[in-house]
Parts: sequence; structure tokens; C-alpha cells
Amino acid sequence: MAGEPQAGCLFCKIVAGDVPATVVRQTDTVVAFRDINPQAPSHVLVIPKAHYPDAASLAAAEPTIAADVLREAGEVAKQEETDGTGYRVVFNTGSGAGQTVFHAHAHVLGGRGLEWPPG
Ligand code: IU
Repeated sequence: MAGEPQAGCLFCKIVAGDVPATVVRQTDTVVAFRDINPQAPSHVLVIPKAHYPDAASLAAAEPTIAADVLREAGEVAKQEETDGTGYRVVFNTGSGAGQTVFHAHAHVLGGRGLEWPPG
């Protein structure tokens, strides 16, 4: 069923506490944890606890939770103190855009200069 945990989904396992992660924030609907392969001095993933394969399907089914993800991305930047200098929120969507984990997640990157356009 939409939103239910999916067997074999790494991020569902992190939500369940079955796979360890360095959690930096958590709400009823969202978990934020450090990326294991950081691409910036601060690189945190914000994920909905509910399973949706990407940001668009999350927003279509659960717009309130999609808003929670965005709000928490801002809270992460405040907590990581990257909000002052600037930070980036990225939703890679589809394998051609670099998505490798098909559970919706926002990358929150900061702590260094971020070029535009990204590669
Ligand atoms: P992507 O946008 O789907 O490529 O992002 C997935 C991210 O999940 C990527 O940056 C990985 O480094 C990160 N990640 C993680 O934090 N912990 C893990 O156990 C695995 C991937 I596998």
C-alpha cells in the first residue's frame, strides 16, 4: 500500500532502526541523518518516514509530509549553521539524475561554496 514500508528499502530500514544512521533531527513524519558519503562539509538527508519512491510521488500523495521535508531541510541548515552562508536542497529524481535510493529524500548540502549549474 502507498506509504507503507517496503522490504529491501534501505531508508525504510533506517526509519525502523534496523540499519544504523547518524540521526540529527526527527519528527513524527520525517528523519534527518548524515549521508555516509558526504559531498560537502555538511551533507544531511531528510526523508519521510512513509515510503514513496521519489519527491514527486510523495508530494502528490502526501503534500503535508512533503512540506514537512522542506521545512526540516531548513531546520537542518539552521542547526548545521549553514543557513547564513547558503545551502542547497536537492531531490535527485530518476537514475539519469543520479538517484540511487528509491525512497524520497532531500539532500541538504552546505559548508562550502556551491557552484551553479551542478554537474
Ligand atoms: P541519491 O540521490 O539517491 O543518489 O542519494 C542517496 C544517498 O544515500 C547517497 O548520497 C548515499 O551516499 C546515501 N546513502 C547513505 O547515506 N547511507 C547508505 O547506507 C547508503 C546510501 I547505500
